[in-house]
Amino acid sequence: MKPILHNFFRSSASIRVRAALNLKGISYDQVSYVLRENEHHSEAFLALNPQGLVPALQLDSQTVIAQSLAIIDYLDEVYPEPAFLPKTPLDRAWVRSLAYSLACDVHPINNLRVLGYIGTELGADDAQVKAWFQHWVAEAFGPVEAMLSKDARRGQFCYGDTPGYADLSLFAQVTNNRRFEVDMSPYPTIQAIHQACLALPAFVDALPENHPHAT
Ligand SMILES: N[C@@H](CCC(=O)N[C@@H](CS)C(=O)NCC(=O)O)C(=O)O
Repeated sequence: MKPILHNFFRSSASIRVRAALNLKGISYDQVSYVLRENEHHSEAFLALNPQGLVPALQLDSQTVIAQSLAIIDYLDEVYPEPAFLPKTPLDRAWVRSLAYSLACDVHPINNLRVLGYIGTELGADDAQVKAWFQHWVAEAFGPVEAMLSKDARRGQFCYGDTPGYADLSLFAQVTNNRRFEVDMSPYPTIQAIHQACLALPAFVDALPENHPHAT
């Protein structure tokens, strides 16, 4: 069977994985969950992924991988070409450090359930929720911009001229930033890499607006 990606069109962790699958040229089916309607908390989805978060990649009736970075690592191991990671351990660590800054430091605190909690439980209004989102983006984007702008290994993409591990998370986060009107002008290098991604169908097809179940 084709792998099935359980995901949501606007989810940035899902965008990362859709772009990864596309870059590897893997054909997959999709099942969508409307997060605001809590479809990811359904019994059926929790039976597949007890973590109750999208994305999850289902390989067969028994085998489901949760966590976008675990999925991307798996894909890179099983489908080595095109490689997402550089050849040397030090360069791999560099690329991962860029990706983790976005996927592990920004994304979790700007996730739907966190924004929902500060709105509903702590009483933040829409403007405060937006300010929260923008604040945590700036905390990581400033350093990532500085790292990328000075790095000789950067090409059109975070590392060289082919897209890889860090570009997946950069692309997903910049895409998500649009909804919260993040000012991208302080980050010209990140913007240029995002534009380079947008020149490739693998990334364009991963955009929320191009998802077959976008609403
Ligand atoms: N660390 C996880 C994060 C997954 C995650 O938080 N996904 C979000 C969508 S981007 C989600 O399912 N949110 C549901 C919720 O917040 O209730 C990963 O990278 O896969």
